[in-house]
Amino acid sequence: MKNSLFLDAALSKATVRPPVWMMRQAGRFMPEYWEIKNKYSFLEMCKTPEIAADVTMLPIDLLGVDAAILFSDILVTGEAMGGDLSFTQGVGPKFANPVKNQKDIDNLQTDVLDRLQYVADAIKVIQQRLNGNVPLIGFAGAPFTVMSYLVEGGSSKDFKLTKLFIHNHPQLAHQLLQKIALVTIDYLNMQIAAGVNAVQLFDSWALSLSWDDYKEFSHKYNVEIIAKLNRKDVPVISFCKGSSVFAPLMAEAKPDVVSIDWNADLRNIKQSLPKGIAVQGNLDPHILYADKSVIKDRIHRLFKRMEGENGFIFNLGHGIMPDIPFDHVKYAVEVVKDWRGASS
Ligand code: 1CP
Repeated sequence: MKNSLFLDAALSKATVRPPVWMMRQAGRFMPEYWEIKNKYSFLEMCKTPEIAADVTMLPIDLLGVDAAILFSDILVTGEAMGGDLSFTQGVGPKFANPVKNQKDIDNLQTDVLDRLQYVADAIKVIQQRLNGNVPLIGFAGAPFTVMSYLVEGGSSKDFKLTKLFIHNHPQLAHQLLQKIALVTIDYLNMQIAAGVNAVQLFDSWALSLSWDDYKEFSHKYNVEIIAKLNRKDVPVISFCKGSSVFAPLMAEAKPDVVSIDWNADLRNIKQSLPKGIAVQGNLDPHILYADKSVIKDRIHRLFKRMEGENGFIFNLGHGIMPDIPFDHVKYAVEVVKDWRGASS
């Protein structure tokens, strides 16, 4: 690997500067994304390996980040299991057949790798294009977060149906979570076999849960997934919004990296975790709307705070918003690369 900053930091080795990549780095804030998006539906983009590769490469070519992330979505596992998924501009994802009862759970399949073969195909095309320059991150949605879309039928602000489901029907919820966990293990191992260099488990909406519910309905399954990955030399990153609170539990699942939202003091979190667990984060993505002088100042503050700590990957606390100016994102990457004159 020509640029091994990301993999070194993920494995808690020393690096000349923190590596940088950003969640949702291939997306709607990029004019070049729209040139492709205007021609195809989102799912067509995900399911056509050449197009998925074109989009994956945009932030490598235009921003110069230190890692690529597969262009796909966390909801493709739900679709492969039998969810009737569509994405509509301005509405977001929809499952037309939300899960309500035992019959709906029984109807979901777990032997679904054939239906996700397009992802393995995309990974092979992307690795040819990357040509050993930077590593490729694969990913999947964590069971609780994927379940929330299957139960709500789409995005949610308050997760009312999901919480009702786990509170009133815990046994059904566990059946559903177990099915998603099995698919997620197979799916991430398929991505590793196809050639990704790291994997990230996205439990984006875990922050909606209480401590006890997080342990029972989210953490338990993330532990199982991480334990069953064929992870030799492939670092595992665990992400959730809520990680400022749940980090000690997330670390128990033994990922290589815990990705932290922007509420926490990253140094405190790092020092509270067992040795050998790296951290990723944790700039508030809203900082990227602000003036460039503010962007530089906040990145420098974070870097000074993390100085002397091995195992630090710069990222946002959550994804880039679609209306953040492209040149601000590019500027942030330049600030990281210029840190202490590293300019690599
Ligand atoms: O650049 C990248 O990060 C790679 C591609 C990627 C990733 C990692 C996409 C493309 N989606 C995801 C993960 C994802 N998808 C998450 C976890 C990360 C996070 O917390 O942000 C989640 C929750 C989703 C679900 C999703 N996909 C939503 C709903 C979000 C919500 O608030 O409920 C939406 C709108 C999407 C569509 C989507 N996924 C990706 C893109 C570029 C888009 C927009 C599609 C478009 O152009 O309309």
